[in-house]
Amino acid sequence: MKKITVSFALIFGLMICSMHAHAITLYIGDADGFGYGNAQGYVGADTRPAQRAGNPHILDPGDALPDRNRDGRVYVNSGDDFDYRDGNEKNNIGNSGVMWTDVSLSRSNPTSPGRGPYRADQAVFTFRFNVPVAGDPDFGQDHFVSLVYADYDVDPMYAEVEGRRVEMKDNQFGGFDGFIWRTYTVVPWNNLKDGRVAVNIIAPKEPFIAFDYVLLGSKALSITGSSLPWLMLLE
Ligand SMILES: [Ca+2]
Ligand SMILES: [Ca+2]
Ligand SMILES: [Ca+2]
Ligand SMILES: [Ca+2]
Repeated sequence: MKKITVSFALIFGLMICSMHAHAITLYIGDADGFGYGNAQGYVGADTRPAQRAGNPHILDPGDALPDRNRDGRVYVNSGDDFDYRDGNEKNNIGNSGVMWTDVSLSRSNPTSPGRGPYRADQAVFTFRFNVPVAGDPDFGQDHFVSLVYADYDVDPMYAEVEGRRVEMKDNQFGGFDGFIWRTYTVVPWNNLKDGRVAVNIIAPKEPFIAFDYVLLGSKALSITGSSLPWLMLLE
């Protein structure tokens, strides 16, 4: 009986610790390759396998968004639309903007959120969280927002994080149509104190874009994969 009492005390102690060890790591959407997973059997607009870099289990930075109908381009009205959102994502559960992930944002996609010809231009992601307090590991620390996207090729497009402009690399940088990459920026501690971080997408002329997820954490999303050394140098 004494043993059990000790165990309860231990568990209670751990619970207190985890409650105090508050750190911000939040995803809007999920890291699942835009819903394609590893995209086995799919090719990019350059006819090479869509899966070519980074984590081999998902489409991630350095990979290609699939040219589904193999017409040599990834574009609006080019047979490349997809919608891999689950019910929660479609219904924007949590009101975070998750409905803008894992779906092609284009007018040729009947299930794309948004209105008009440039759907991505209306995308907004909002993180809401409990602000770390003194003693928490993240207290007083600057954080980072990272955004994984695909097929930016019609200027201008950028993200506004807490009102500040964040540039994004386009398909030309990657060297192929449907290029998947990520952008990131620091979010100063002062901007975290209200428990809210907003990310607005500005893309007034972009007819076809996709987002995998947005991450708020204490580190920026790093680029991995031995096939990308030249891109990593250019960054
Ligand atoms: Ca990959
Ligand atoms: Ca196509
Ligand atoms: Ca595009
Ligand atoms: Ca996703």
